[in-house]
Amino acid sequence: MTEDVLLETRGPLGLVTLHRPRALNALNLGMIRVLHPQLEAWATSPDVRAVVIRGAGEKAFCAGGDVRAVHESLAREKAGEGDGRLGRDFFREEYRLNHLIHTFPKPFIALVDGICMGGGVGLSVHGSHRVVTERLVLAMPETAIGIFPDVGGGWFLPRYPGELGTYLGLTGARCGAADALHVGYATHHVPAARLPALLDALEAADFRGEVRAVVDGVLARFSEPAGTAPLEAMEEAIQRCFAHARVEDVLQALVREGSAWAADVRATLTRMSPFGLKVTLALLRRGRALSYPEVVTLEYRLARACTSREDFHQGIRAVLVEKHGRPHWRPSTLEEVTEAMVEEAFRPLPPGEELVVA
Ligand code: QUE
Repeated sequence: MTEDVLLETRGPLGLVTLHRPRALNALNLGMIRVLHPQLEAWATSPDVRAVVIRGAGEKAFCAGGDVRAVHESLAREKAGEGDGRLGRDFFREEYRLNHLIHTFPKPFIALVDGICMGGGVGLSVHGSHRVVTERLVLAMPETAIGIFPDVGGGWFLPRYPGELGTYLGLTGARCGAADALHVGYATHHVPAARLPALLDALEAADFRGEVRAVVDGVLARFSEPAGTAPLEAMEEAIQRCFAHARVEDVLQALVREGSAWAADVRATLTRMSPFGLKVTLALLRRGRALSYPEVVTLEYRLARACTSREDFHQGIRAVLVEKHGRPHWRPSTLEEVTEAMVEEAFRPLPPGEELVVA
């Protein structure tokens, strides 16, 4: 068992507290292995009416998946020192956990206070309710580490209004509470100081009625307006610049746009992994027309392909290990990332190795 995730029941609630505050509650394989069976048990337990998930500490809900451990496992394997097992098991088990949340038969309420990125989005976006606070920092920053918005990004990002999901997935731009409500990630905004009272109210709620309506009623009582979303002011420019099929065309459109905002966005994109950017755009375009299980099957193939490439290891070292922020991407330009290379990353795995969720 792991101390990294706390599990308890409080009256009619199953309560999960992600508890690695020094790692911003980043999700590791041990936590996934504790969470999965407990959520399965709560899904069928007549005593549990709803599940609440939150992060310990004041900084983060969950900063992501433990990609550093994936990197270390695969690097050891490359050096002939291990079997790379964790590197492969992590994504498979994370996707299976996300799928359990996606299909959860009861209200699944994430209290998202602080940083929520990557793996943290996977633990929240697939549930029925996401309560965010004024401290929310929401992002899908994977192109900075040579991969793509995983945990279902290929499914939920294309379903955000217009090209907002394309913008968020390619740039890794951060959203606060108002933006999160605007795109549809958040369902409610509650001041952080009110979360303890909200949890008490859920625990004390009379669950004899329809469970979902009871939860909606409690959350509505605590919900407050979050103000105007900064994304709204950018929405038309984002639409003009990001509705393209090729990343090169997105960058050209940003040049034509000519604003300071467009120059900033272009500078951000030029720091990201060219391979990561192209794989991401290809995934988001396909994901629009696919079901959730179809998308995550593709994502698992991409996860295997991307983590076996040098960009992932460059990205982790630049962002999380040495933190110098200057990865050497290979290929180093968009032009060198061919359609065949992108296509290769989507290739089916041998039958026994595919992700099976449905
Ligand atoms: C892109 C990412 C991640 C990231 C930074 C990126 C990511 C992730 C973490 C992270 C942060 C703090 C931790 C930790 C991991 O950072 O997925 O263990 O303590 O998990 O630019 O995709």
